[in-house]
Amino acid sequence: MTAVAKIVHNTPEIEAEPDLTDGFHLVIDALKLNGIETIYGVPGIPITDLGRMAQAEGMRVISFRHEQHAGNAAAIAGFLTQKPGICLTVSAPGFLNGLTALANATTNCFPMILISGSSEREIVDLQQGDYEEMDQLAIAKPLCKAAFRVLHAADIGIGVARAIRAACSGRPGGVYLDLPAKLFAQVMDAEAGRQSLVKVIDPAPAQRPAPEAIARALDVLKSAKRPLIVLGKGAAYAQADEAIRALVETSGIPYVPMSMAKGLLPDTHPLSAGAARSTALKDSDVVLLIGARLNWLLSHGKGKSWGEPGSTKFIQIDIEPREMDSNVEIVAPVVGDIASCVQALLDGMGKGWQQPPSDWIETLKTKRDANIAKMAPKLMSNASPMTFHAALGALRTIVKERPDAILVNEGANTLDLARGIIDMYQPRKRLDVGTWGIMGIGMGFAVAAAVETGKPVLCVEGDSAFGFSGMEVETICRYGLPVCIVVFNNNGIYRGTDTDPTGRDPATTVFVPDSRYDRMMEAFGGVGYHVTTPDELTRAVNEAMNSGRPALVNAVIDPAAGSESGNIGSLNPQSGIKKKK
Ligand code: ADP
Ligand code: TPW
Ligand code: MG
Repeated sequence: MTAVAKIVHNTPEIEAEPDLTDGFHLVIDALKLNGIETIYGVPGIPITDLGRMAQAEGMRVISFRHEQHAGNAAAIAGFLTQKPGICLTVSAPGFLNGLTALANATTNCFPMILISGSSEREIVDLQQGDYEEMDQLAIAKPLCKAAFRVLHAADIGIGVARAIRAACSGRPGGVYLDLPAKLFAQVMDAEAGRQSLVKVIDPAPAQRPAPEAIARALDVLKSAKRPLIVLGKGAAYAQADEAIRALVETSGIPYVPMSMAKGLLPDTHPLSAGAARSTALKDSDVVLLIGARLNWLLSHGKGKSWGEPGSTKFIQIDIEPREMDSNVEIVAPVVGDIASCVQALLDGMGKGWQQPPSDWIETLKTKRDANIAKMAPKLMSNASPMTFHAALGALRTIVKERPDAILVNEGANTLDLARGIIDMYQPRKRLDVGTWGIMGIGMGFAVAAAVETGKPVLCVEGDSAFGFSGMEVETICRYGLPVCIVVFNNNGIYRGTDTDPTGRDPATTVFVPDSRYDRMMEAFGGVGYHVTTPDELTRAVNEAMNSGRPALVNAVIDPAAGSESGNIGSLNPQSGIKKKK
């Protein structure tokens, strides 16, 4: 039937036949109608032609070497643009490879849609052993915000619309869309097909806070002697940059940015208490959380990080009502979207707003300046091999000179120290391992950051972290993306100095010593650098970023410099068995 029918979209016309369309084209048209122009994925049965046709129809289709990285790209595209990023995979194994990224997106509140081809329902449900058979919808469901399957071409428009709305509205997250192979070949009248598509109107509607909630929050804030604002990545996602800045500056309340909220206001802002974080959390009496959860990253809002039990009152702005009281009591819940809530607080402050007591501001400023001064000499060290601090001191200057570059960061010491040392100056420029502390986001995030923003990307990667997605340097070279990867090569996970007590094998945490990651980049036509001093590092990164070409800098770091698990060694369980003396 399709062979003789006239399919619209650049296929040969045979006049007398009615205009027809099919599942492939309806999926593409539904995405395009909703302003989605890019797909990240890996081809194969049954979605190879979907990728080809999407490209032919003008979409950008970025093919990866592994679905997890395509999924991470889609997730961070969602974070950067507020539109769901699309990851396209084959059935069973490809789907499972993408699923980690989907779950990670959901955990981090990034909107994305994993679209996977699947095998025939009849065979899957009778478990008769189809090619790549798996009940994907059932498996995806507990790991994402919503999961849908489309069985009829006429429902593709609604299926895509539901997926977009589920991903973007309320708390953003990952959505799974299951498209069985048979669907793609289904043919229907082209006009009826067009009519069946849905352009999602207002996918993330404003959710205005109740006036009582704003009044309550302002009362609590006014009562504070040592108030603090904590900005989380929800605040970065919300793109309410001006309002947030105005809230901080009008209120005069110092703030601490969570990792991916760095740069929302420049880290050098006088009200930034980032470099006095411990003091700020411990000694504050009222904390206003804006798009940040009281999870492990904030010590669950209790314990020694927060001073005496009950000494801190929390006000929380979040779009998800159930986030309130998840760890400790929230005395003033403000449920709504950040743009509306922040604006309402600002309006409520009015002219008579009293700035916080100056001794609190001074305390934090003194602490911040002392911490910065203590750090300064470490950043200047010229020792070879380099310390983390010296290498990061060099990169800190580079980011200062290139504030619009996007920084991708993963590892343990490489992550924790870079977060503290590298100041950010613009919103949504720092992308990292997020809520799970997941390794492997590096190259996927880098690809999407370059594709979505057109800005240069600097990836600061532990050698272990890099290994999780390292093969995607080929993808970076294939698309000629302006990505400069710096691998902090300390020969291993945390350190490169462990040994196997039996002397038989390499220790569990070490890699081939003195590996040349730069040559991986050269293998695909990118530029490799091997550097051992901060000066060489600076020269290499500047040259790479000026060229706009893919580059990898293998930065030799002292294998003994790192600490176990970076800053979170205390989360390692301790053996209950006492060691014999
Ligand atoms: P961080 O790790 O930076 O502390 P989290 O990921 O823990 O940040 O928190 C982000 C929070 O932001 C989530 O609870 C999410 O519901 C919320 N959020 C995301 N977008 C919005 C928005 N537009 N308005 C209000 N809250 C939002
Ligand atoms: C998916 C556990 C946390 S950090 C890390 C691992 C393996 C690598 C640290 O070594 P790296 O950094 O990158 O060389 P550095 O500078 O300290 O030497 N699997 C996943 N996620 C996590 N978090 C891990 C394992 C881990
Ligand atoms: Mg390492």
